[in-house]
Amino acid sequence: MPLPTPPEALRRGPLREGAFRSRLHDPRTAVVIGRWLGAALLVCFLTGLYSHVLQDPPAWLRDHLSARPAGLYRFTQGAHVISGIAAIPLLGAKLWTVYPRLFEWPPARGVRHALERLGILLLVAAMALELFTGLLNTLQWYVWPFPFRQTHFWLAWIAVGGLLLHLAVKAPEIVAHWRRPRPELSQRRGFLTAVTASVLAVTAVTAGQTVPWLRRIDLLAPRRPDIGPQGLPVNRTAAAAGTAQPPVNWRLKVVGPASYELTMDELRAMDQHEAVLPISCVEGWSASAQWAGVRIRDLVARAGAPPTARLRITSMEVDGPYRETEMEAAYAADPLTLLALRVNGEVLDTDHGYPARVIAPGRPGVLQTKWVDRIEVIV
Ligand SMILES: Nc1nc2c(c(=O)[nH]1)N[C@H]1C(S)=C(S)[C@@H](COP(=O)(O)O)O[C@H]1N2
Ligand SMILES: [Mo]
Repeated sequence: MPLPTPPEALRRGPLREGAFRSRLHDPRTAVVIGRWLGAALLVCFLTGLYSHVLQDPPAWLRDHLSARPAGLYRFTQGAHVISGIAAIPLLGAKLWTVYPRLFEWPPARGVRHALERLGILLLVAAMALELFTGLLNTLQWYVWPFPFRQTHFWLAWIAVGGLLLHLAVKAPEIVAHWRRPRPELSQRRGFLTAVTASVLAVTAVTAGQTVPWLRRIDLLAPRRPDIGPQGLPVNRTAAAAGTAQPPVNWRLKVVGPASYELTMDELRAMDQHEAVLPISCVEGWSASAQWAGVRIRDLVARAGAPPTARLRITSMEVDGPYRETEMEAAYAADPLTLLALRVNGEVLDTDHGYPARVIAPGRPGVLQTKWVDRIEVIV
């Protein structure tokens, strides 16, 4: 049954008959691009959830977190940002394939059709905003007044909910066009090759911020992970945090059943340990370094607390979202978790947290607190 045409006066521009000539505005192209986009979004969503849980573990999960593998978060967050960036050209291609549907006439054929279209509007809006805010976040560009992480988290659920609904509604069409038609359209082959090339290009020039062997072509990523004091980038400088001149009489306070304080000399006199661990920033860059300092579990044991203790770590920073962080028992008890005093063979630069910072395996960079002066056992 042919669709009704719009009234004479409206039959112009995208509403005129035959306005869209390309044969690629078809369900088969939408299905192929949709599969790739779906795969990127699945990776992005799962790794995002993982990152969210590590940063803000619900009480029931706290005791089940694991500090190992030590490089897991580096991998998952790298995959999060890579899949998110790859999803941008894929979403563009998908929207191009289906956008003639925007000009369908009549705009709504009934309540069901209207709801379906509203659902797509919500899905596209949530998805576009989600990818856009995520991309700006990797650029450390917080231009909005709302808190990034919570908004990004809830928008993800809206987008995924909308996506599942969309897949359910379109299931018959998806099934019908899942297999490659024979013969395949040569235009479609060309289009898909172009899309693949764009995805590979945007990925290749940004993934170097976390994948070492792609570093040399890391042209568009905001970070080169090997540039910065002591070979490591800095997100928040000591000047910005107000900790550029640590007090001369700095002391580490360890608060627990048997609280005590240590001077820098006393800390240096304790058993020193080394760990090669990455800083894996939520923004997608990561860099490995060799850290040296005192095991957090030794400090905690000395305060008379059991190895199952959770900790609150406080920075000298006056304010800022990461001034105070909590550390679950799995990290506190890990032999690789250090209160680091040195990095790559030198005393910590003030930008890397001098006098002392936390470095723990398997955690987001935001929790690797710098300029620490207090460790408290949470009872
Ligand atoms: N006190 C404090 N610690 C902090 C931060 C901060 O803003 N304040 N930023 C965190 C973030 S977001 C990251 S990625 C790492 C970066 O460590 P680096 O600057 O030594 O590379 O430090 C973390 N520690
Ligand atoms: Mo970070």
